[in-house]
Amino acid sequence: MFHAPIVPRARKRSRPAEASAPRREGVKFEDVRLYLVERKMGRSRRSFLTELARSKGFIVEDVLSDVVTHVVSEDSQASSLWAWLKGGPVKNLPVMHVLDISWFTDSMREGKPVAVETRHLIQETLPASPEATTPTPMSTVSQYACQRRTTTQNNNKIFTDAFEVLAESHEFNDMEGPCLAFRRAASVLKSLPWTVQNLRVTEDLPCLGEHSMCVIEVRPIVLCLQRANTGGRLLSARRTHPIFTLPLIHSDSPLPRSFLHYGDISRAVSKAEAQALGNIIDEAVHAITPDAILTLTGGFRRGKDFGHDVDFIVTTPQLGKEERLLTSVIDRLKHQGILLYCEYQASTFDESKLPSHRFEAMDHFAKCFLILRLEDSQVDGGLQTAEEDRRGWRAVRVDLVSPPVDRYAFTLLGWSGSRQFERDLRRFARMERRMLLDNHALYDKTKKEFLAATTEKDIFAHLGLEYIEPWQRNA
Ligand code: DCT
Ligand code: MG
Repeated sequence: MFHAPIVPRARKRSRPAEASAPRREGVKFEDVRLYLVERKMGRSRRSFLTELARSKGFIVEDVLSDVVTHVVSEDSQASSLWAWLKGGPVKNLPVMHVLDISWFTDSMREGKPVAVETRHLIQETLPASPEATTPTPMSTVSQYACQRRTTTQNNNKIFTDAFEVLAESHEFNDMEGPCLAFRRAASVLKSLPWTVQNLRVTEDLPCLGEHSMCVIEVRPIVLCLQRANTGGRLLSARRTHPIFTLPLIHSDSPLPRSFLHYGDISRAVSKAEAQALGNIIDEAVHAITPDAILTLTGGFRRGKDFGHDVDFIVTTPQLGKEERLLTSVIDRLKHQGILLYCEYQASTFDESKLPSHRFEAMDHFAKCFLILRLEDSQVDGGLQTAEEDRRGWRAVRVDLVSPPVDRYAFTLLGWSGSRQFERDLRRFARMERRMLLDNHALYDKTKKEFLAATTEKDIFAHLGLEYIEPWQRNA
């Protein structure tokens, strides 16, 4: 049974203005004025929802007027709703939020008006024109990767591969500007839900400047060069680089064992192999600290099928215990005979040195770069090996990073990548919000204070960004 509705039962039975005025006692959100559209919702449901919202401190207007800030409708037919709204008396429509009921239910659940996200909007559908051949209006593509949703499905691989080869060659030649420009161009194209068919459409996209336009035209040449240099595989500078440099840090030690595994390590790691390593690390971590927190991060958290390594975050609910955990895990893996190579870096994390102004600066948490031995029998469906390779095992690169638990959300966001997504998150924070973000913290330069976060969602909310799921961060 519903309570007696406090809205007029029908508008034509008009009452004195005071009688239908919304309750003002208990108002918590003065700036938000809702109007619930009765069409499709029905009168009794509208009354019930009105009462519910008012009981939670929302102002609900009975009549649609220019004081309304949020229009909520259950009408799934955007065109008929918009026609109805436009036929009404309000002039402020362009600045009102016209929202789906999901915004209302989210707000009721949270007990406060939640931030409006694209998914809540009932967009006005424009009549189709012959030129409108692309489903995403290009004016809506943000220049920041952290405002785009980029899944692993890349509809423009043929172009993005060419851009990435060029970005890496410029990176090797220390030409930072063009390198970044090519990376940004690749990243924008990766986010498009359609394939670029016509060069003209890229003129309206952000980050596709003159450089990049040339590349689209010379693409066939780029791809030929790339195949000639790598025997058909895309050469990745980043993938091969750390393997050579890390061991050379110890110049007086014998030739590093990692060279022995070079063939294995330059081969991609599959999802099933990552899963198997997850089981091994999980067993080791929890044998040492039963309440430890272990999270798969990096490319596999973003839903990639292959990666160059497997990245994990380990921490402990008890602050400070995390550092010892990492060394104990290393000892355990060594004891199990599966540790082929290990480089451990103790924590140099110092809160007093925050925030870091360096963009790509490595974080200061305890971490280790490992090469582990993975047996064929441990992998669901077996290892991905060549016919002639009958060893029954392979070497795999694994990274473990171990932040204190109060830095966990920042580390998770930072290590989930992609690198381009992270770069743009930091650039967005700096340029649009006057904030500094890194793997340790978020600092508000205006308020001169650090903003705490226990989840990734908290960080997006501090930045005033719509939450982007990990599998949408493949920028
Ligand atoms: N990262 C970071 N600081 C570092 C190293 C990495 O913040 N010093 C971030 C960037 C992405 C993420 O951690 C994981 O790094 P990679 O393994 O290099 O990238 P990936 O996205 O997992 O790619 P791949 O699938 O090739 O491993
Ligand atoms: Mg990785």
